[in-house]
Amino acid sequence: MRKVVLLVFIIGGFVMVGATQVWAQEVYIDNFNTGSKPNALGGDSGVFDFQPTDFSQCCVDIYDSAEKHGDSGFSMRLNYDVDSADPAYNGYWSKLNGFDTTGHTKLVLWVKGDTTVFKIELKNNEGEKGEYYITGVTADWKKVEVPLENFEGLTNLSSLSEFVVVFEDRIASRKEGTIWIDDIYFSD
Ligand SMILES: [Ca+2]
Ligand SMILES: [Ca+2]
Repeated sequence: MRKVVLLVFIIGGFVMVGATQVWAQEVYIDNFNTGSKPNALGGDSGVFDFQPTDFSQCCVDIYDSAEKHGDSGFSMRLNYDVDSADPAYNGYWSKLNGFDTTGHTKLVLWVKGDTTVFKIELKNNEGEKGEYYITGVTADWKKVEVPLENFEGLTNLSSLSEFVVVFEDRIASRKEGTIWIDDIYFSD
């Protein structure tokens, strides 16, 4: 009787190990919970402007503890302004340090905010760029799952260089506003 119990326990142990290997596929780009750089991959991050000399357009990145996904930590608050007399786009970038997506099929992130549509990009170290438009953003946190194959233009996913958020004057439903992003990760 005692041997039987031991056997079951060992089998259970193997099942747990197997399950851990299958599901341990979430690799974070950032959850922002340290409230500072670098991101979870050790990469730098920051903002960019299409026309830095045009002061009517800009994007500002702020670690925000008041609005975050989850009970603690921070999100990334992006205050954007693409309301300009000139063509305008700007946004936020986070370095991926050559991350290899093998074993992952999706990019996941949580978002809420003012504009209903904005663009995200993944870039690789071969100079390729894949783009995807996130739509249906609301004032409530929403989980967005993007199959990696939907990043059109990105054929090699074995050495990624950068994750980018882009606000564009031609597509933003509000030309000046705020987006919060949190829990950005690759999943299986
Ligand atoms: Ca967070
Ligand atoms: Ca403006």
